[in-house]
Amino acid sequence: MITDSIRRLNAADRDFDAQLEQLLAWESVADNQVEATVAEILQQVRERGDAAVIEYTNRFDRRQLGSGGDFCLPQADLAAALERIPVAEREALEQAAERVRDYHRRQLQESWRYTEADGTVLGQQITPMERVGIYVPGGKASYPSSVLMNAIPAKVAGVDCVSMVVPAPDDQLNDLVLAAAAIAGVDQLYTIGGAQAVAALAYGTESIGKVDKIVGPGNIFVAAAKRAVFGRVAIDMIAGPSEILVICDGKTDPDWIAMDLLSQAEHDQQAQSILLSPDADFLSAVQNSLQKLLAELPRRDIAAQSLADRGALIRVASIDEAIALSNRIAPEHLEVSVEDPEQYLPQIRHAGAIFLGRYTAEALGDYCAGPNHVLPTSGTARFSSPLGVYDFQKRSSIIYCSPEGADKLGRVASTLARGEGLEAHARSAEYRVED
Ligand code: HSO
Ligand code: ZN
Repeated sequence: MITDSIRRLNAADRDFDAQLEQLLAWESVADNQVEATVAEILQQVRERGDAAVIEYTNRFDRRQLGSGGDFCLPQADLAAALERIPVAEREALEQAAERVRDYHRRQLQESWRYTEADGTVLGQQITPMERVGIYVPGGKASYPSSVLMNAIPAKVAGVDCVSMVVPAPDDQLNDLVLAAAAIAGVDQLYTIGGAQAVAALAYGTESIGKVDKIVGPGNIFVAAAKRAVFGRVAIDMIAGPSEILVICDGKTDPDWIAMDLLSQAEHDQQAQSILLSPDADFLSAVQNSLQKLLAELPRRDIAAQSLADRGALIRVASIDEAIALSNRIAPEHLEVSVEDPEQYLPQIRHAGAIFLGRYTAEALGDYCAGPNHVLPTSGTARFSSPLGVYDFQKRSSIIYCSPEGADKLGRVASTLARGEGLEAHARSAEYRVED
């Protein structure tokens, strides 16, 4: 029985801490061979531009690109994909996009300023980045929903040019991905992927404009390339496997909870699904449901492996203890499937996204509730936040001194400057001080 191998733990056990540590351990792949390969690709693209991008793309993705920029997909192709897809899917994408847009508009930061008594003005000006690159994986992990989640916040922020790269192995492109790009308002689309695409976005080539920030998930080559170009361009977080942690009082349908756990387990074998409940019978009921429901899933092999390797059903003494444990784990997604979930909200400190109540399936957040599905994983919710408009806006400080302000501040600055042994600073301030 596959799910017999899912861990059953009890938070009251003496060695629970050690068991928890083992459960959460996750090897992020840092491979010297990958890094060396990526370094070579980055250098080639940097030196030879399009020619190198074309060579790598033809080799890795089995394509026959000529020397022209035929990896640039015209906007008309995006619009055509939008026309081609079934109406139901088009409408679902449009509804999701609208909700994601509405939610993210509320994140827009405003510039502000204030004026001091002597007339000096201080403030903060918010501006969008000019150019952003979005990496979208090819093949099975190519999620149209992720196109919306990455591109919409950038467009809402006011980014002038959103460039998307997506590999087209064997010339295959996913129509839903192209349609999502059209709906999200992607400005440029290049059918390239891997480290060569990251390099092209970071350094620019004859046909690909250099960007200021690169976001979006990818395989280990893409992650290594993003790490390597960081500093020259900004990057988003490097995402680990998907995670869900469910807290349940035992009164939700066990099938619902089991399917919520499976919904993340089916992402990949390293995904993590954990259930915390004070009700031991409920944990057993969910275990049975997992067994039953797994059999019906097309991706049962991946989900079963994920549950066996990284899943857990954990007995806790109370919902309060469950919340405390969840704060230690800092999950990407936290479902609070209990009566009156809001009463626990103030205690929840570390979680990427919090889903309240029995009706809020995490899958709704993955697609269309409105908040972003790009979330901090592997405990990084302790110090980071969901992707949002904030990630595509910058702040500039504003200082506008009145003559009186320059006089007052000049005295302070010159004293501090001399303390630091910086005479030119001191005199520069003193020129504006009245004697
Ligand atoms: N749960 C994933 C996002 C996603 N789910 C995309 C389905 N499609 C992020 O953790
Ligand atoms: Zn998901």
